[in-house]
Amino acid sequence: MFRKILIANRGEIALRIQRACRELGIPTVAVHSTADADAMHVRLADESVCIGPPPARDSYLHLPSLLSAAVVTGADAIHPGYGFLSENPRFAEMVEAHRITFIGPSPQHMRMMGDKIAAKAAMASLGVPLVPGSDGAVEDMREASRIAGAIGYPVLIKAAAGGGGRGMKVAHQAEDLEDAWRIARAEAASAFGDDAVYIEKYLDRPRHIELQVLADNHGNVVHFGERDCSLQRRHQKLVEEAGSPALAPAERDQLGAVVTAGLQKLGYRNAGTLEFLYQDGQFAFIEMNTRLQVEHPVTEMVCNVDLVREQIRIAAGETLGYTQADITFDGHAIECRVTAEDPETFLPTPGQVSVYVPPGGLGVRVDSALYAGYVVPPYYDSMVAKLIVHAPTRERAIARMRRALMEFAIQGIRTTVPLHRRIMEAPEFRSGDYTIHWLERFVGGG
Ligand code: MV4
Repeated sequence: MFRKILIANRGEIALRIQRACRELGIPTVAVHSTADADAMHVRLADESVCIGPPPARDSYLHLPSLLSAAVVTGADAIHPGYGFLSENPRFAEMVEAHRITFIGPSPQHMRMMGDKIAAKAAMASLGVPLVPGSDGAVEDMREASRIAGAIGYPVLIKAAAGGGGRGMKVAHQAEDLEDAWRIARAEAASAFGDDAVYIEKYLDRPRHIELQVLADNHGNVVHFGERDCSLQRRHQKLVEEAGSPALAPAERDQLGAVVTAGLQKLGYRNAGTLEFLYQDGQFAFIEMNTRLQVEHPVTEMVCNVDLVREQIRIAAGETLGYTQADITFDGHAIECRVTAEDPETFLPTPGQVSVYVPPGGLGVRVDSALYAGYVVPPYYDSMVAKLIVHAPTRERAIARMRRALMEFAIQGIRTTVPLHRRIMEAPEFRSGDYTIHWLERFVGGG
């Protein structure tokens, strides 16, 4: 097992990783920018290193500072968390070049999944279902027109280097294609420095369902079922559920079997999430994330697993020690992401937290680095807490979430707690019958 783990992140996820390390008996090194000197992840770490000024590019994204911090503290592994450098294959390579273990997949797999065209080609060869579309990159307008005609409008032009919703353009009919083509290519070139694009049939009312997997370094691959992440606004998820209210257990088992067999063939290791669009009873793979995700706790609650502990054990070379048959799904879990934003305008509301009283009781979990007196800095992501509930049924999970949201007191800054209370009351949410578009209409101004 590792001697010491450096956590290359901040906020609640840095705390989440520290908690797993502490239970494994592994000392931790926190890194922080000058804006985060008083942050909870620094206070609770065994050691801490200041890695630079507030802007992330000069601190949490600054490879040399992070590598130096690991070397001077004698850390033999780095956990990247989510965001920042978590999906950067060059970082993973540099970490390994210093004979430090990167807690995550191989740089080769990170690179493959970072290229959405390569990721789709790999999944297609493994028998994972895809959205109908171009076989690879589309080189010119004539080819685009031929493919769009063949698959049928509406179509979506996507950047190969994109993901998370950036660099996409819809063409509803043939007359729209040329404009969409030009805009998508130009946006891809300026946003990612890579103008490669591909084409897919546009699905107009899908759900966003993702599958959590873990693979050890010895060829064992398991899945922990799905999360439904359809409740989003402008590609920011607000609420996630495990399992999906739209999915039957047999559909989960079937997809899981195809995916785990495929990832075993691919030699994938550590944690990963496959994203699918789900419409009319069909799954279509769109992207794979090679990191721990924000919403991993809902999976932890229904599967009774510590995914971060598993990531660390796997990276240290241990075997999973269980098979798919050992993984069970118990009840239902819901996560509400609480952000420091105005619940109506979504403008960020950094500032000092005067009162902080998190909810508690049976089946309630709060992952947060907040405390009374803490000043939320303006430099980073606005998420300040994840409220997760677990209950025997979806109905009881919603009831539990409503009462936990009533208890949650954060004062001094505005947060999205009141919005979450409204979502929990909405008939469309309560019925479970929603698509990726519902929340944007519900909150308005989407
Ligand atoms: C799509 C789609 C409809 N049809 N692909 C947006 C983010 C990126 N991960 C993929 N995205 C989409 N791809 C086809 N062929 C609709 C979306 C999409 C979306 C997907 C998941 C969650 C939220 C979304 C919001 C808008 C569009």
